[in-house]
Amino acid sequence: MTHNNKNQGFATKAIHHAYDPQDEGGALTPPLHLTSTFAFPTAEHGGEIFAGDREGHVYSRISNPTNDLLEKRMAVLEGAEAALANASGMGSVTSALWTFVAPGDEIIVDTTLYGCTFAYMRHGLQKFGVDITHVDMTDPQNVAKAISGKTKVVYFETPANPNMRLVDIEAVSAIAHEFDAKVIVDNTYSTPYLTRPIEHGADLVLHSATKYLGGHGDVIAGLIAGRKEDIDQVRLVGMKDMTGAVMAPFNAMLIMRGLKTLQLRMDRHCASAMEIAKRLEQHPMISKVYFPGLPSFEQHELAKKQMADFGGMIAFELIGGMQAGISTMNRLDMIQRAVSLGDAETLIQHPASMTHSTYTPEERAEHGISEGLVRLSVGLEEVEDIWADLEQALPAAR
Ligand code: HCS
Repeated sequence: MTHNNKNQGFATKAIHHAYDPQDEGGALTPPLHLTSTFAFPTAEHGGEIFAGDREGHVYSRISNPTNDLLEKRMAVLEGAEAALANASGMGSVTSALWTFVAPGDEIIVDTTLYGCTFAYMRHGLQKFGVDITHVDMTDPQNVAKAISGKTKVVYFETPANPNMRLVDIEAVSAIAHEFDAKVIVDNTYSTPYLTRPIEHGADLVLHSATKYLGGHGDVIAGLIAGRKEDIDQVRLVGMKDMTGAVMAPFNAMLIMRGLKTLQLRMDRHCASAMEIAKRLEQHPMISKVYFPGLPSFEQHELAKKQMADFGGMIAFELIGGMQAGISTMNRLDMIQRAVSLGDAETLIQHPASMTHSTYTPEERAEHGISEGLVRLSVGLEEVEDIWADLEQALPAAR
């Protein structure tokens, strides 16, 4: 069966999994179920679904057949039992964490987090009595030193937004599981094509699907994958009752369209980013390039161990610091100054004043996010055109 063969490769599953056109009158593209609610054949039937004694859709804040197909595809791509579609990446972060923590519990998180995740933890969860402990997870032993029975979740991004630090998923998961803590990994930068955290021991994986999964800069969306039992909990507690952060079915269609070309796009993003990173590293006015594929990257060996390729994101610093970075960004012509990432267009942004402005300058210093760091999301244009724009914008050698 084309649409349900576990031995198929990544791209084939992303295109065919869980859908047979013959079930829908031959429609090649799965139908879009634009409905808020679902009619029950009898009152008893509806009651049984509510009681959990029968499978079925009730209301699109809980489930919808279009989202259901996306969730099945995402689960198979991440090597998970189940998945859940959310309104945004932050909808996934909040739905998952509200489900698994209560006042008095602790979450151990890596030092570097995307700015809004940091704000949610420090100004949101902490306000409700959840302790947030940051540890530098580039050394898994730091997790071992900090963890206790009070720790319910260990949370990290790898590569981390924006400074590209990696976390050894296998080592951290082994430590967390000794204390029955759930390991939640934000896999947005890598995508399941490059890293499948569940295969390395993580419990839940989440994504801003706005980025590479959607891939075209036209949708805000989030996804979570994990064990069915955990995903059921997040669906029925975190999403249904606490955040309401459900993905619109039309957006699920857009993400499924993106998934069909994820492998092709990632191959191109990775190849171009590798080339751009090498050239940036050679440029006389660049002081540091952070890209997991460079032998000079501190965690290059770990990148080789847990990533199939090195992704499309690069961070770098200029010799002239923040002002040189800002001036370079302002001289760019084709490359767009915009937050977000994983789009066809190459995007550049300044984390300290944009995505990570939720940190105070002191917090950024403490959390390893330098004021001069520039973040580049290498797009799908011709690599020579990307380089030509960067080269003309970078300061001339002194
Ligand atoms: N999560 C996105 C949006 C930032 S405001 C990013 O670019 O990192």
